[in-house]
Amino acid sequence: MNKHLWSFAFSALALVACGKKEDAPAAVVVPTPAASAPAAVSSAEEKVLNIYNWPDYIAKDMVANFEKETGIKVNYQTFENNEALHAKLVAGNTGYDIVVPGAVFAKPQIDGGLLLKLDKAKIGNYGNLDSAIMGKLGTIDPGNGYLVPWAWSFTTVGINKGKVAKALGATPMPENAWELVFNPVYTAKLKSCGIAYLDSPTEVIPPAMHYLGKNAYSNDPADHKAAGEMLAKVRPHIRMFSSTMIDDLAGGKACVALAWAGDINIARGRAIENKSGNDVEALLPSTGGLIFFDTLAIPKDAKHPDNAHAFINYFLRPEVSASLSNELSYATANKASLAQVKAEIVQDKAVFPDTANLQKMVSPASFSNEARESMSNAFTSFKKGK
Ligand code: SPD
Repeated sequence: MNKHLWSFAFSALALVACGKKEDAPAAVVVPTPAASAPAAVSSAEEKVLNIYNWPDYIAKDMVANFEKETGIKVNYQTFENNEALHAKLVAGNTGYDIVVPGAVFAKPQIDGGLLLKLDKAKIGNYGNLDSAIMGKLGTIDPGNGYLVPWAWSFTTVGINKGKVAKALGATPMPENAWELVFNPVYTAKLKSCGIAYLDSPTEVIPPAMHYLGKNAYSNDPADHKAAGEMLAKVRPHIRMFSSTMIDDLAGGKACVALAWAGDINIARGRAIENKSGNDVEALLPSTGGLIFFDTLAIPKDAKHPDNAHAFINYFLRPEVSASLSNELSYATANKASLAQVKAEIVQDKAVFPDTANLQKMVSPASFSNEARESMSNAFTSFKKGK
């Protein structure tokens, strides 16, 4: 199990975020922190940058400010899950200059030669990253050659508090929030107000394995089968497999969700903004959530690699990274930016979990190709209800 592998690094980050002093362990040698190196690079490339990111995952003015400053025109498109991005990268000729794979998928992409090695000389702000986190990311990307963290969060359970309380009636909330989505005793009651799952094998089977007490990153088909059998029991109670989780939670289509804490946080804000009366909250399961990292990477055949480096450098400015946490309630790995993240975000355990919660959480690892296929089969049968 790799459960506690990253907890020290995150604890260090969380403490810094809370304004307490603790030296982060020196895990890898990174360039000396630069306060804020300029984004502009002189390059013969045409002034175009094609970015492929997840939905609802960029601060409002981030692209416009970069365009204004550099004259580089950004084309921005989105994908819904790691499987979709991975398939494009494997097919090649994506046309993208920056992609944002989850760390879990990045390892096979690095090993398969699908990504370009970063030229850190072009990323003057690289040293703003938390060295402890980068050291741990080195277990997936040895020497931190290919990936720059965009944001991190954890897979967990989100609820609409009022609707869940009503649907559960006299049944008290379980101690472990995972019961709300995996235990038929609870799902049978919550069916009436709507249970939503993420729509991807590698987002659902790992937490199901974790709930069963197995390694969430098991490559063993027997574990995927066991997860599938457990999930079959709650299948009749699941209302939807959602790619629009933020709106489904904020708008009240779902009262319980297996979802990403960051998106649940966004849903909470959106529900308040829309005065919907939906009281959304990301829970911290007693057995821990599943930490994930989404990372900036450059496809091997990118046509505008200099522009991609310029964007990564721009993103690593403290104020730019901080804007992602401030506007989207996802955690940043840019240590130099923490002072500019709003206090209420820094102190929100659903954004930057405290040490006690971090220690329970599962750290990311990667799956073999065979395991991804086996999980995909288990997930498809689960969805079909067969
Ligand atoms: N709205 C932003 C969604 C980003 C989610 N990435 C999740 C990867 C988890 N494996």
